[in-house]
Amino acid sequence: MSSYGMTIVEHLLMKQQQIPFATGAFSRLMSELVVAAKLISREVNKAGLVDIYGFTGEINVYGEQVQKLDEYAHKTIIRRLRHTGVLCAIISEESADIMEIPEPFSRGPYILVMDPLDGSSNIDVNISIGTIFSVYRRKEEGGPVKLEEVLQRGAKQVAAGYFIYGSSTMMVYTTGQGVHGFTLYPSIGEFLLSHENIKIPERGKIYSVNEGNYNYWDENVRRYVDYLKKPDVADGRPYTSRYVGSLVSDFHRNLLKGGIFMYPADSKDPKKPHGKLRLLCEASPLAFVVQQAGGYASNGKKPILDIKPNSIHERVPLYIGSIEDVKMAEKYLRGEYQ
Ligand code: AHM
Ligand code: MG
Repeated sequence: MSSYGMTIVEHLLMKQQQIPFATGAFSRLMSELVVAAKLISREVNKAGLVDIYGFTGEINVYGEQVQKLDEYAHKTIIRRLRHTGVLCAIISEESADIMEIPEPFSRGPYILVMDPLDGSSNIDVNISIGTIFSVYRRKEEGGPVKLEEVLQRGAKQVAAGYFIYGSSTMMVYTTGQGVHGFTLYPSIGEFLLSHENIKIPERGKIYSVNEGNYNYWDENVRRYVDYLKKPDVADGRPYTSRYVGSLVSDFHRNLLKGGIFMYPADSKDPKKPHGKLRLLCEASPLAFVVQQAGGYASNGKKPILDIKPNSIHERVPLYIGSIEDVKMAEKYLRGEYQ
């Protein structure tokens, strides 16, 4: 029987029933995250109408200016989730350190990792942005959350996904049982199942990269991108270039259509020797989603999901999308084609 049109909460409950001894804690976490995303979606849609975007004048942990909507998204998710009793800590791209769930809230076994508003430099030009999230289970039974508990390999994720605030608002998530997409029906305020069991094509015809950085890449990365532009590589045509500059949007398009997104190490740029994207908050969650959709994510040498972070805000080169495309990128990066 088709589940199309099912609400996200109903879907979570259905999945929960398939897991013996499930306590419902995880479903509670996800349903609160959905409420937070609805609030963020509402504010994002108001941008331009009220004085909500623009800079706050503050600088975040990466030395970037913080925008008001980043801050709103960060605070809204924390406020909605801290009382659920299922989290012990939150890691956010907008915060330097582990944020433990404080007294008087009760604590649970999960750690939420998030990029509250990815691509936020695109807000004031009306381009889609997103919230990326990921959930880990802590290793210890109680006590303060240790850094070691947060720095887990992506393969240990319990769930991951994103919300995309685009021409419609969508949630795409996985708990390791496939990837499912829900679209927000604004007039009833519900996310309804619209994309069941998403599978990414094994090979695509799209590549997404900030090619302005070409001169910062090493020879092998350049060779790979040159290969994608050869006249006959994609059914008698070159690959098509599509780059929004908003990770969630670029990823989402390639998930549905096939292709590769990359943010290589800008090895010749002293400011971004490891690329730009963050392993915990950005690369690992999307790597879990793409793997569950039949795709693959790599740092150019090995699976993103196998990399153990050394720090919360570590950056990593990212190659993600259709399995054959990403494997081909790895071959080029190994220097197999000269
Ligand atoms: P952000 O987390 O500060 O918004 O930065 C991440 C964004 C991604 O959404 C996007 O893929 C990338 O930065 C674009 O970077 P660039 O402008 O260097 O191409
Ligand atoms: Mg980001």
